Amino acid sequence: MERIVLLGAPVEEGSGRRGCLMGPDAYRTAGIVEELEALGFDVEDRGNAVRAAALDAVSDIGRLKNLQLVAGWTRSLFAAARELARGPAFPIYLGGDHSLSLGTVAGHAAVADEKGRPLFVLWLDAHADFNTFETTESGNLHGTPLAFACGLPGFEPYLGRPLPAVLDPGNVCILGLRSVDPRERGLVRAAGVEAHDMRAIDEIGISRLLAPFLERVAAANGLLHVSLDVDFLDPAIAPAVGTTVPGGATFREAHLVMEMLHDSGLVSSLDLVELNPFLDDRGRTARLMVDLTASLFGRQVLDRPTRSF
Ligand code: HAR
Ligand code: MN
Ligand code: MN
Repeated sequence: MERIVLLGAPVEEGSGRRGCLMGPDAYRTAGIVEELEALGFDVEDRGNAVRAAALDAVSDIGRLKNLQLVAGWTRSLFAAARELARGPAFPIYLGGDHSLSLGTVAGHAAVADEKGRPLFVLWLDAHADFNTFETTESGNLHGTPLAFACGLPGFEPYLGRPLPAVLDPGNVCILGLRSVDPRERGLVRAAGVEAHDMRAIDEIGISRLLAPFLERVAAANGLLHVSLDVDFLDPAIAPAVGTTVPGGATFREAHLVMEMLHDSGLVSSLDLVELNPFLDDRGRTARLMVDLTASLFGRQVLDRPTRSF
């Protein structure tokens, strides 16, 4: 039986408001363990076993918010992810705001590098999260994880040492964009990240955007980390997020992405981030995120042959 490990990381200091610390428990209340077990997985819930490492004073930089705490979380999450990435179970990181991915992506990139395999990242988000300490307008560090993972300069305080392995920006695909800061847009373009906004999804269709990326991962024998931000989804179906942006992915677009990911057999780790249960409507966002996770792990209406993308 295949194993899944759930690791809760109640970090909320990377976002501009409180509430994401309740995220991991909301996924449990919404039945994440039971749903995955029903699909035949052996699920080990490690609880909210990760905490921010205590650090000597990290000097304040400009208007960054909670840098010391976010750096502490990053170091703990990096260590936890590096251990889990070595296997054998499939890790799901239950956030927590998106600053969680500062640690998880760095940890998975380091282990992919040890294994001599390329890491690919699918970033499902209304935002690019490609700001640096220089370009962030809000000072909220959940707006920086993808830039950090791709090796943009100036992020030394996060790990207190150089990033062990840099994620190749050419191995990243962002889907769902509809809010990118002006300077951040330039960074995304300069890095050469594959980025698709909602207009592209409207005009081309989400499956035709995702399939070629999955083909690239397969051709490179890559490992695929998926980072699912609640605000990828349209706020009408997923209100429990601090940074709602209208015009997001529909219920079926989101499920189709998860179903294609399942069929690809390529995904090796998953972040569920930005759920703020304080803002939810009778648990519907938490339940939708759990249902999307179930689709990623093979729930379907009718049986299908695998690898249908
Ligand atoms: N780009 C904006 C900033 O840097 C908004 C970032 C919001 N990020 C998240 N996760 N909510 O995607 O502040
Ligand atoms: Mn995000
Ligand atoms: Mn977002």
